[in-house]
Amino acid sequence: MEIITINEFIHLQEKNFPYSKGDLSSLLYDMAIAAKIVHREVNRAGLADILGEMGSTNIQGEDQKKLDVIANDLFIRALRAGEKCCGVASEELDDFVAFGRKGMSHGHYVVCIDPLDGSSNIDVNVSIGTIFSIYRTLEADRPAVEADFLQPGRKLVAAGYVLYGSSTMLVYTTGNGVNGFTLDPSIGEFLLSHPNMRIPEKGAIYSTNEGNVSGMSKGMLAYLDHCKSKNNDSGKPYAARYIGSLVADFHRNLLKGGIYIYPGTTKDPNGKLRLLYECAPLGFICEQAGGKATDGINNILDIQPVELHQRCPLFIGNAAMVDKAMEFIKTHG
Ligand code: P6P
Repeated sequence: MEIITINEFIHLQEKNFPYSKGDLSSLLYDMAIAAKIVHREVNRAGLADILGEMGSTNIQGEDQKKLDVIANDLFIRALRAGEKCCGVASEELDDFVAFGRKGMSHGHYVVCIDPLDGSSNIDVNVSIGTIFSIYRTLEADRPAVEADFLQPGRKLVAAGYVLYGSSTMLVYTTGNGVNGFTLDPSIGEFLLSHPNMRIPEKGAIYSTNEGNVSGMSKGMLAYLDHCKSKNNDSGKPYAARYIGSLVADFHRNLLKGGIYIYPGTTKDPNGKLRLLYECAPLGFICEQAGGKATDGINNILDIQPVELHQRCPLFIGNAAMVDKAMEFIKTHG
């Protein structure tokens, strides 16, 4: 395969962008730069004693580990400096940040981001990730307003994730398929390694936290029994794989086929995951790779957000497995 850097690829793809003034291209460059710096910080974590809580907590009430805060700051700084983005909504911030630029034009895009998803895995050296989505602002040339972020996934112009694993990968879509890039740290470049990613038609992996079964619906319990039985389409029990890091679980299922489910429970009817910066971007990527994402009833991309940190259940993976899970939900309630 020829060596293509992400910058070259983004530039080559520019003709497909509906607003190809190059703004979206440079925004994606900005994300790639920040991802390289976060890669360095994540890989230094064990050495530089930056592990452990910073003492503060985010809007989710979760302890903010230092790397969460560092990653959040790095992405926001890169986006602010890049001048193509006029605001950011982040899992780590209670409200969105609008980049005011006195006397200069405002960017035409806003970004929703989970800067370091799966952060509870930081201390045990398990893969973690960044998830981001990019919307065009509803009006041109003004500071970001909340409505710019509260757009359904169908309005996404781009979405991507970074997986800080055995190697660091950046996977993104602008609505023309999904492409994956692997970081070569020796030259500091993301190189095209997974062109035109497609999720396999069939899968035999299911990913969910079965520790929550006591709160799950009858439909979910019936589907889990189906996954463990021999009367599913593979004729043998599916493999259970659950890392506790959404990006890592999603990426494996995207490559090998499978379904990830974070359902609603009696305690948390809307589940745990956030629509704007976890479910919608991954749903866009999954659909662009031939898969499907729903909340158990509706397609994720059709959901109209009403607040920045709203949660929604997530069923995401190859379409046949998502449809089968939804069938059990529909039949058993
Ligand atoms: P649980 C990490 O906190 C996360 O948001 C996802 O990355 C992961 O899949 C999920 O939550 C794990 O949640 O409740 O199973 O520990």
